[in-house]
Amino acid sequence: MVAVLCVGETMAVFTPAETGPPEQVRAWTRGVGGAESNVACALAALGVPVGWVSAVGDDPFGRAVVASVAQAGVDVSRVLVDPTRPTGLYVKEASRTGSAVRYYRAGSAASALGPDLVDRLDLGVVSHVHLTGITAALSPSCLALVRALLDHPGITTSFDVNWRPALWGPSGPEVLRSLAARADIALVGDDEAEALWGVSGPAAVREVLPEPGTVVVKQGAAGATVLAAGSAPVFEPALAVDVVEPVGAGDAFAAGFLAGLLADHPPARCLRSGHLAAAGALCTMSDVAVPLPPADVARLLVADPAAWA
Ligand code: KDG
Repeated sequence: MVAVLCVGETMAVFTPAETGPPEQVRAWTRGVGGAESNVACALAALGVPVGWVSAVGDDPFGRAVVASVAQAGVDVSRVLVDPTRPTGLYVKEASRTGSAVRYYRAGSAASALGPDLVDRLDLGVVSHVHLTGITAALSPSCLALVRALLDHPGITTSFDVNWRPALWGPSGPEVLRSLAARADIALVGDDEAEALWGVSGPAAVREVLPEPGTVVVKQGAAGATVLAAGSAPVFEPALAVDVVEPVGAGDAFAAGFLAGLLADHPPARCLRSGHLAAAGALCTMSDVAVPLPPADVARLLVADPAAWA
């Protein structure tokens, strides 16, 4: 039984292990990254029973990806191995403010997933499915899979917009809006909303996305706001951290927030739980968050916000 199922591609990630232009770098560090499995790993670290589903190639990178996610405590029993297509790869040039990425994922095993996957997921034992806009960008069949899961009866869904301009053509803004609108919980960065729909601030984002029961607007280093139907908006400041590298912070935030919701915590505490998980991603080069010590999390979940700075 898994409480949450995260569905989407995970890749082998290559980060330069020495300085200089990529053309001259000869040593690379190989990690693992994928928005949905990043969320799954962070949920597992928070004690939530969680599974991750994707397809990988029958190759060493696919095996490394699956082993790494499994090692984090995530159920990988639904992952497919496609002997005809490779595992996706990406190269990350890291910086503290934002990292440049180069994808090698066209035609990957995960990009061939489609709505036929839904019947193989045993969704009867799943209560919540987490998805992101990245999957929707991979291929028409992946887009159909995301739509089918968002519309599936008997589960709740969350959708993190995760705007990745390199993966989209001109249809991106409207497709992503229509997918977020179908989810029970939509998560979007304020910067993403600005880039996609030309709006900024929680109230304006809510106007673009009136449909979901809950919309979470991530406002970078400032904090995040929950807009839940029938309730006043709730803002919670973020934890001040010395950022090492930001990739994966949004995924960790989503995991912390969802873990709080699943535990029936009030919105402010769910946001705090998100910020604490995000801090564990901001402080590492890896896309997967390093969980903060549980004692620190317990203390900071109830601390006065003034103590966060
Ligand atoms: O949110 C972080 C992800 O973007 C990263 O881990 C890799 O899934 C990834 C992607 O498609 O960029």
